[in-house]
Amino acid sequence: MENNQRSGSRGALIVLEGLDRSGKTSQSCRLLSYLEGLGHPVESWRFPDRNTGVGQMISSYLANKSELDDHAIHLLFSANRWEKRSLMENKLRSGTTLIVDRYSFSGVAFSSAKGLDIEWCKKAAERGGYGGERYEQLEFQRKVARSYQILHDASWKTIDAYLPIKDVEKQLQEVVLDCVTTCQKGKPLSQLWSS
Ligand code: T5A
Repeated sequence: MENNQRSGSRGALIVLEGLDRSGKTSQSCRLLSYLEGLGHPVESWRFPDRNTGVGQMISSYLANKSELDDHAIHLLFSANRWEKRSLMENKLRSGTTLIVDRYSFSGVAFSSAKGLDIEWCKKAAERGGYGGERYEQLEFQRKVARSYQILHDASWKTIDAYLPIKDVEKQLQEVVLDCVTTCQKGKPLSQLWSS
């Protein structure tokens, strides 16, 4: 057993969520450099992970090159996260902080914005410039925003993506550093929506 596993210290799971084109990828890169600069073991991930077989099916759907039932595409997004689940847990337990560009909250927010039942989306997910991709439509993004509001809980920190990119970066650094420190002190891993 590694030293940090014995002490309860672990990496933090930092998830960046938001509407399409809200600046998540830009901030993921900046946050990665910031934490690396402070000497923290850290990796940057993103979902969907378009490199896997499942990810390629998702990518084709998002690019409007294939059609899928709304429930089926929801389950594919979920499967895409399950593909990486044990690797994710191992990384966190061994002390690596993960910056993840979209996670299960996107799964629920986007599918429920299409009209799927939000509770079904949560269960199916975890237990088992506009005009580009399929979802990048203003009216649909408004519905996603409403779904995100429903999902909001105490673990969330909200940053205004309308701010200049440097200001977003600074606020994110403060929030994330606090989170990384809490995890290093031994905050246990827990399941999403477990209660
Ligand atoms: N989806 C995803 C589901 O339906 N279910 C799921 O389970 C999951 C995981 C693909 C789609 O899949 C859906 C959600 C999506 O519709 P994606 O590939 O992550 O997900 O799609 P996007 O969010 O659109 O990713 P992008 O990389 O296109 O956008 P980002 O990362 O939000 O934005 P970014 O950083 O690339 O920035 C966009 C532009 O804005 C500028 C940048 O320079 C860039 O040009 N910018 C700013 N400009 C002004 N002020 C700022 N503060 C700025 N920050 C960035």
